[in-house]
Parts: sequence; structure tokens; C-alpha cells
Amino acid sequence: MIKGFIFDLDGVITDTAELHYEAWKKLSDEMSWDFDRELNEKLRGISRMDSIKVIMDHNKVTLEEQTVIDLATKKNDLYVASLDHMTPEDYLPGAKELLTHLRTEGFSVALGSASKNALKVLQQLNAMPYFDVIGDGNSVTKSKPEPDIFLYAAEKLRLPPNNCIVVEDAEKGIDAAKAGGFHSVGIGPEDRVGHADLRFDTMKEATLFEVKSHFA
Ligand code: B16
Ligand code: MG
Repeated sequence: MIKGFIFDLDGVITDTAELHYEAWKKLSDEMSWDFDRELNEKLRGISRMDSIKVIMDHNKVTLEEQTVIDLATKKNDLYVASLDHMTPEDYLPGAKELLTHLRTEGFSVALGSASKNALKVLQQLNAMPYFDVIGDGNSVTKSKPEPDIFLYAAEKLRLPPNNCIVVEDAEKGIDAAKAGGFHSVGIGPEDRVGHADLRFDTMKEATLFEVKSHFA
């Protein structure tokens, strides 16, 4: 029986992928690194340090660990500054409706994001009241595709994984949900999240009615 929902943030509640892209692009241009939207797609759902390593591998660059940390921090400063422009108008279509519906129907709801900036994003959106538990990039050390962030959120909700649905837009996020024994809803194309139990192209189609019909 489904009692709880665990939501990824970027790509599910709001589209911060573009802001991450702009910040990584600016850093890459400064470093004369190749970086485009195709490479940006590979960063979906993975941590900041894993992301910079993907970009460096792509460019066949090796640097001392402290330099890598400093560069990732520089990118983060650019990204965090861009979040100041985010407003409660910036939910992905359908996301606010689903969160509101879950509240009125009494489901437990958690966030399970890889981002260390999740609280700031939720505050900009005025989304805090929709969540009983916040799991973010500061809650666990092992990031997706490890299931730790979702297990953390489920434990705080006091629910076993098989009572929870994870809603994710990243391939590695669905991998993490499956590894933890969760039900999963994928948001995005078949070649990215086709391995989820249920898939929608966008959050707009992910209504509580549709989700409940599948998992009933
Ligand atoms: P930060 P999610 C992820 O969030 C993003 O999809 C990913 O692109 C980003 O690198 C990661 O958060 C870390 O973000 O640098 O803010 O800590 O999709 O798991 O909500
Ligand atoms: Mg995501």
C-alpha cells in the first residue's frame, strides 16, 4: 500500500537544469573546457563533485583535488546567485498541483534530492509546507545511484520503501529507487527513465489519479 511519496527536486519540482547548465558553461568557458547541453544531460541527478569530474574526464583534464574543489565552489557560487531570481511561479507545470493533492489526501511527502542547495530552492518556490521531511545533498554521503538519500527520507517518514513511491527525472535516480526497494515514477523520455515502474513525459501528466490507478 502506498503511504508516502519521495520527490527528487531538479527536473521534477522545478527546472534548475538550465541554471546548472549556465553556471557550468561559464566555468568551462573560463577554463577553456568543452561543455555543451549534451554533456550537461549526463550531470542530471549526480552530485556537484561527480559533475565536475565528468566534465574534466570529457576534457581529459586532471587537477589537484583542492583545485577541483575550488572550481566546483566557483560554479556553485554562480548557481546560487542565479537562484535569487527563482520565484513561486517557477514550478514545473503539474508539480504544484500534485503536491497540493497529496497534502489534501493525507500522504506523507519527503524530498530526496542530490542538491546541497535544495533548501534555498524550496524557499524560493515557497514549497516548504508541502514536505514533511527534507533529504538533500547534506543528508547522506553516497549519492545516486546509491539508494541512501531515499532510504534516509523513508526512515524519517517512518515508512518502509515498499510503501513509498520515488518520483525522479534522472536515470541514476531511478536506479537508486530500485536499489532501495522503492516503487518508482520516471519523468522524462523512455531512453532515460524507461526502467521506472511508471513513466510520464512531463509532470503535467503525473496526476495523483494516474499514479494511484497504476499502483492500486
Ligand atoms: P548542488 P536532484 C541534482 O539535484 C541535480 O540534478 C544535479 O544536476 C546537481 O549536480 C546535483 O543536484 C547537485 O546540486 O550543486 O546544488 O549540490 O535532481 O537530485 O534534485
Ligand atoms: Mg533530478
